Amino acid sequence: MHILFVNHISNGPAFSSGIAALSAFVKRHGNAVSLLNVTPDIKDNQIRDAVKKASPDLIGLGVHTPHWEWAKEHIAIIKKASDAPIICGGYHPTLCPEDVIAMPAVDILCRGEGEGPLLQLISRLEQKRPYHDIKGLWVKRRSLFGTKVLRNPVAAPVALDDLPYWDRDLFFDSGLSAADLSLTHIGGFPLASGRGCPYNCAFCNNASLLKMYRQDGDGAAQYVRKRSVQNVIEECRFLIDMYNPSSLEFWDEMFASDRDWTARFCEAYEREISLPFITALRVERADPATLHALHDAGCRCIFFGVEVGNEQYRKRRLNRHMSNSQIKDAFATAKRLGLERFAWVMLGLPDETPEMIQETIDFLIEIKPDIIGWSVYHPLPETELYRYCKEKGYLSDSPIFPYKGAPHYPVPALRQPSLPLETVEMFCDEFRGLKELGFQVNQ
Ligand code: B12
Ligand code: SF4
Repeated sequence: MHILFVNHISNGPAFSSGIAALSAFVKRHGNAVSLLNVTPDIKDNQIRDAVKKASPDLIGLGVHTPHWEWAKEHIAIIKKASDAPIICGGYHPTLCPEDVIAMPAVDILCRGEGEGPLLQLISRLEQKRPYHDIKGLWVKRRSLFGTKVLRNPVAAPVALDDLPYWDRDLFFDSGLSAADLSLTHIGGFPLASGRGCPYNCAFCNNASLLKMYRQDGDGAAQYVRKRSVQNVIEECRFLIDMYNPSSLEFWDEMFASDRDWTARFCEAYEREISLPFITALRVERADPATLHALHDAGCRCIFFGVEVGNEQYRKRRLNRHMSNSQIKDAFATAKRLGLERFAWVMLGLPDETPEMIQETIDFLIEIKPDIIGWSVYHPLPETELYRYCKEKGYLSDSPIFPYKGAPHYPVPALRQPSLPLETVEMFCDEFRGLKELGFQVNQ
């Protein structure tokens, strides 16, 4: 069977880890895969022509919430160009399934991890057998009497060591380069040593995923997991032999979620791979021993979520319980070791005041990250903070996300008395202005 995946590219790397994981998996089981990259400047007729040319048996879209309004346009165009069933998966269909299945052109959606459900769907389609009972899928059944949606529970998380490596060739074959796959645009190769995160920050969808697996699926415990150290090392070796990358990028939600695993990984990586790599850590897990081990293994840059400078707000409203002194310590130790430190922050949060945003700026100046990544907060549906914004009446009537996934949303999303839009915009300029103080600023 031939599956066409549709990949939305707006800001950030053009690589989709979800599509890459699924492509590798279905190819392993004898299927053909192609990729259609959709960028903001693509014309409707280009989408139509590409779909017709590919002539797929099944069309799959992986959708993030900020891209959903945009994806809806494509789905309508794609439906007119092909008779193949359309399946949507990824975070938006997983967390807002009613929103997605309501779209007439969507035939099937996948909630949660897609490997097992997608493969079963392909096999049933090939055998021309009904597929309305596959775990992980919501399926539309159309008849003379109307349309019925069959809502199956989510499938159990897959065993990570059994999976093939992400299919990077699919992206190269579609015309993208190594730099397009990289978070840092220096051609580092993305991979992941696990899936899921044990934390539940109020602005992140991770908590909703944990809840979904706990309530609907076969257990949240299995969802947060690491691959074996040996399995990850083998993939690193494969990437070096196959593509000779300059560095590797671990796109895990939280790399050092397991201290013992991290120690064993660092030892093996230093001994057997020793290529520079980057990753993301919570400061609570960035104790001196872990930072030393990461550094010695080859880690060159760590991404830390700082979010705001006001410790009470961070704890109370964002549900992130690290203290400012823990952040300062992690940044100082990492600097001593010569690691580059990337700090992620947000502004325009609910109940934030101008003084609090200034605290974030002052805190950044104090901890002196090598790179600052800032964005204006946009509430993601099905998060605790979204519910709070809704309760307080802060959500505006206009779409939450700027159309076509404008890079990092410089447009404020909330309407709140403590923080007029002009004030947020003025502070956006302040963040941009940090360049003048010698910081590298990413937006
Ligand atoms: C790594 C990561 C990134 C990386 C890479 C993203 C990428 N394109 O692959 C970077 C840093 C670039 C990034 C960027 C963004 N990210 Co991000 N990211 C993550 C992170 C940490 C892990 C995702 C991951 O790699 N998972 C591993 C892969 C294998 O799993 P997966 O993607 O879930 O795919 C599986 C299923 O979803 C499903 N599936 C996926 N697609 C499809 C398609 C079909 C047809 C089917 C059947 C199934 C299916 O099957 C897959 C295999 O099991 C998550 C955090 C989290 N809690 O999950 C956030 C997360 C996914 N990101 C998020 C967001 C919002 C973004 C941005 C929109 C942020 C921004 N301001 O621009 C951009 C979007 C960029 C883009 N074009 O896709 C949100 C998504 C929330 C939502 N409701 O949509 C998350 C959940 C974090 C959060 N804030 O809550 N991100
Ligand atoms: S630590 Fe990161 S991935 Fe985990 S819940 Fe918080 S923001 Fe989400």
